[in-house]
Amino acid sequence: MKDTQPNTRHLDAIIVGAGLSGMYQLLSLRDKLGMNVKVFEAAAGVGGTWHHNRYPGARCDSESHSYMFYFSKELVQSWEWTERYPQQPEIQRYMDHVADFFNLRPDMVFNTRVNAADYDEASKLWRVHTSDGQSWSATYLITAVGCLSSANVPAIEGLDSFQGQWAHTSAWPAEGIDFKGKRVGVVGTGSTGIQAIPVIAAQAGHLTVFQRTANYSIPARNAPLTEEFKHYVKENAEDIRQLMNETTNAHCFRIDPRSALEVSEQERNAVYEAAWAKGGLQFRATFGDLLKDKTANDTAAEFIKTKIRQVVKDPQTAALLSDIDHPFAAKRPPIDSHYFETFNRDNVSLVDIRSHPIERITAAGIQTTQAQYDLDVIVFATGFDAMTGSLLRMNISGRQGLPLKDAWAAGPRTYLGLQIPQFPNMFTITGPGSPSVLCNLPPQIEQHVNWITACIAYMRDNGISQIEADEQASDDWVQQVNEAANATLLPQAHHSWYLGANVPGKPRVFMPYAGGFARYRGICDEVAASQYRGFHLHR
Ligand code: N01
Repeated sequence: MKDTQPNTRHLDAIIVGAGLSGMYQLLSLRDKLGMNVKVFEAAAGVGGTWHHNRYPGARCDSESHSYMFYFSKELVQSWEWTERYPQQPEIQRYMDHVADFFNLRPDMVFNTRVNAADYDEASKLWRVHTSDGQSWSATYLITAVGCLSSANVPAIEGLDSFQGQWAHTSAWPAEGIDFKGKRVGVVGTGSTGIQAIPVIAAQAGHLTVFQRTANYSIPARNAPLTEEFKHYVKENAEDIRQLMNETTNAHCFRIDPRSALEVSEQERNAVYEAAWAKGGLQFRATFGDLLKDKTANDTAAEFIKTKIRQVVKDPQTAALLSDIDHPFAAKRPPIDSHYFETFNRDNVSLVDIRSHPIERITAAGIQTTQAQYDLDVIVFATGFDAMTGSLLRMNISGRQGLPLKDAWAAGPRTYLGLQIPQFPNMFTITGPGSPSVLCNLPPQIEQHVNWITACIAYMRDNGISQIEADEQASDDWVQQVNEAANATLLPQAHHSWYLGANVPGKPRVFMPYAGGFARYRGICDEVAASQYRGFHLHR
């Protein structure tokens, strides 16, 4: 239906976000379906989370040949990564390359935030208001806002009074931060802190790491890619793509189906040693039951804790770093370049803020319940209001003005992580309830965008003007998401952002679908093949 409101420009679809998902969704709707589409992006360029996460040491922990699109043979042939794990500047170059390769920028509006989006039931249109004062209407609203894009800056008393410089890793100043000779504090030891700490330590006068929860980490063993490997990727693109689609986590490796408990201790340790030497997330694929059986998991956990104690020379520091309170991989397991070794440097110290929490930030630094630490720079590597934060901040309202924050007061409720009941014709790429963050994201993004595009094509071909997730189907899906999580050890990490536990007041709901990417793909395909079972389709 065309819009008749004055001063409102009509589009077939509005996409929010110009990361990998927004770019591929634009390409699909514009070039495959011939639709009139715009992407709104708050940042000055493409890249999504990678545009902002420019902190020192920022690097992908998916292997580079899995962290790319495979939907276009020509695109695959046009690109070569240089390292096993690309750094942020190289990933940003890839994003720019994708945008240029498909000439996407003319349909993108940068430096423009979506301030509100309301569904108008009479016209069956989304009304979208952007930060440049414009109003738009669109048949479809597609959120491509990423899962990890709303910074979680802890509300610590006194931050405003700090006389030094502070930054959150996901909103890193464009001009960078000069750490040379300075007293630096890093708060947070998740994937981000673990990447940043060795790099900051090499520059700082003194680095104090404030650790609330000790974490596992596996050496990345990053290295330049050989010409032979680059050639292999180009020659075997279809096999690589197929492998990722068949696996649980959409990576380029399969999980060994054996139990960690069915082999001898000697064999198990040899497997772990080999995986430790090889490096990377494959460590969690060494045995099939690491995320299902606590006793099996304990064997991997103990192996890593022993490694930490071997690497870190100071026994007290080693004890703090290896005193880990959750099963291995129940939180997203970081991979690192010399993280534990960094604590052997003379200019690095570790502060345990689990026993002695941060009390306040003062003009001079950080004060815990035990001591005052004078600092010139504070880096918050404190993560994200993950999966729901960016969606909730957009002021989206569905039928009868229902705000998304009310619809999700008890936690996110979606059907397949793709749609929300009461929010017709709105799709959420890698939304809560999809495997998303439990997977390597590019294959998951391809799958979601292909599904949404096929759905919209089906609607167009069959004269359907509206699609909306059914209430009961969504409740059933939430139940399946819970069951899938409860069949694993994942909920045993009580502080995890998978559960929303890192943001005060956020409902504790396990958000991603833990049943595996391959199984999830099958469910989505079957729903589409059954003329969209669980959705209401209206002409
Ligand atoms: O965030 P996190 P992250 N006071 O939430 C601590 C992806 N990623 O940015 O565990 C003190 O994991 C918090 O402590 P605790 C990846 O998916 C990808 O590191 O809550 N400390 C924890 O130590 C990853 O999982 C790449 O007790 C506070 C840390 O801050 C996800 O991003 C690279 C605190 C936060 O860890 C998030 O990782 C980097 C407070 N008030 C990241 N609040 C790739 O390579 C929080 N903490 C693709």
